[in-house]
Amino acid sequence: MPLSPDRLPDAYRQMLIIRKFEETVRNLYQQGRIRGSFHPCVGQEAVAVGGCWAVRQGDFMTCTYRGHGHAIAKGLSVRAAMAEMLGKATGCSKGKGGSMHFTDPSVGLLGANAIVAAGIPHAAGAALASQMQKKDAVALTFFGEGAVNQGVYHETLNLAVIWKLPLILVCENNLYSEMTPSHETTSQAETYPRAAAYGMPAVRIDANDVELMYATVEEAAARARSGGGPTYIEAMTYRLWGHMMGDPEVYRTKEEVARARENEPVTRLARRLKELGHSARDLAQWEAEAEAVIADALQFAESSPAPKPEEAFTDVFA
Ligand SMILES: Cc1ncc(C[n+]2csc(CCOP(=O)(O)OP(=O)(O)O)c2C)c(N)n1
Repeated sequence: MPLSPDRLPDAYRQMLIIRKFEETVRNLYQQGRIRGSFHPCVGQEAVAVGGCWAVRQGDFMTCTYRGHGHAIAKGLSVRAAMAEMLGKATGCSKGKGGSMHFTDPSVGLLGANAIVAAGIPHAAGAALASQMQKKDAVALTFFGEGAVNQGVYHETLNLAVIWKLPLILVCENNLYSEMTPSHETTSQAETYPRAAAYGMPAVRIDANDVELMYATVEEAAARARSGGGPTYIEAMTYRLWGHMMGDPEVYRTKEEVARARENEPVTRLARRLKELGHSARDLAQWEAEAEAVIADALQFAESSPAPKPEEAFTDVFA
């Protein structure tokens, strides 16, 4: 079942919430009010929304340090996400995790992860647990194409096929691994044939198309739920901002980024909504609603308390 046209306004609002979340975080970062790293997903929002909306809240998901969009699309409260960015006790990880460690098991978000490829076996573990408990939950894992040369990636793909795990592997290919063009470090720049070689269905799609992303993940989820095993989706996208705050972006040209902007997912969905008959006023209204969600989250985060010093060692395992 495709993403029905009457849900597209919601998808548009959701993508704008993610984008405005990151725009706000960037401002806070520039004001010195957020510490640590921040890896933006601006330009990649359709992967998160199409992917997470195609599974259920009870399904599991893992993602990377570039995971604000995935987490929010999976159902993480925007208030808890913003509070986490500001290191507040009301944050999803009680203010102790920050940008790279958004977690909320209540919506199936098992965790963002700063270690390249580390979320892949975690998702496989959740898929194995679901299978052993005879539940119908599936696990979705997002990772960058920089993960495909990690040993644990290959070990997991192999076992996922052998064990027919209900796992959906989404390789979010934005062409660069940090600041290195991926074709300089990976012998086959297209990653899906390597996954197919393990014996699972593997496709490469234009993932700036939120409807296509949704339909592809939904089909994979249905296969996984009915015992058909894992699927690999190479989701082609583009990161419009730098790898992280302070990235001088010397590895790509301004022209390349400008060209990518013509194909970026928010503008594309706006065009599609207009084709479906929605007015510029409708679009402005949805944008205003997204802005209100972010304003509320910021107000909540700013007025929240910092973690108490005596709690510094609670929930910490090492
Ligand atoms: C195991 C490991 N090695 C190295 C790093 C440093 N590192 C951070 S991001 C990154 C590149 C990852 O690229 P990709 O998977 O394509 O994701 P993207 O940043 O493009 O979203 C690297 C090597 C790390 N975090 N973990």
